[in-house]
Amino acid sequence: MKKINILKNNYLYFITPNFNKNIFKLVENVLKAGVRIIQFRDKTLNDKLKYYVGKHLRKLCNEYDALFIVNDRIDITIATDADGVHLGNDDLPVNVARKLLGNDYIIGRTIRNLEEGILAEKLGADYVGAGPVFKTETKKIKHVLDIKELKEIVSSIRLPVFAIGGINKSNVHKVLESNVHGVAVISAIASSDDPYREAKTLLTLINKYKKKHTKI
Ligand code: 3NM
Repeated sequence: MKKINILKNNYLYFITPNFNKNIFKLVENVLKAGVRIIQFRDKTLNDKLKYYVGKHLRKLCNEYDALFIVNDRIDITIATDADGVHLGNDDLPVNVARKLLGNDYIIGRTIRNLEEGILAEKLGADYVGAGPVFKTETKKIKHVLDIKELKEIVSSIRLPVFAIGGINKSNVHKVLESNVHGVAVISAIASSDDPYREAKTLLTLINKYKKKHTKI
């Protein structure tokens, strides 16, 4: 399947926690549960280790036909044969990343408001991550995007919007009501006692909602 279609046909996006020895097992369980978008996000490893861990995660994703996206780093994206990169506010601008990577890579961009969403689309992003939609210990940011703002973003840009930040099985329905394309999570799955079951539960909830609310 074309890379971008995997993104368009999947609504749950899993982001790895910082590296720990269980990460491969964790990602494998998430893939086994049916998640098809994986982002390698790590703020602790040196480049060499990022490369080797990334390579291994890439291989795992290939076994499940899942997208493998690297956070922040264009060089690690290329080196690990990733499908794309996810850029934040402190990373290279989307148009510069596009120039370096070409059209075969997926480029995602974090946005905090509508203006950033419009700019990401204009500069050539393939999707955006909008958040945080709830307070989260994983990334401390003061301003929380409320559902009204999220709705406005979704209706104003054509890109798939993934909501992020503090999302779990108890609050995911509130986020889906804003018509976002999907949701991205770390701790709901990574900190669960049973990541496989948690990913399955989230997938079931999201897919049910989508089935009920998507016009054919
Ligand atoms: N980015 P959890 S919130 C990585 O708002 C990240 O841009 C965010 O982790 C943003 O699912 C976030 O554990 C953390 O809350 C998401």
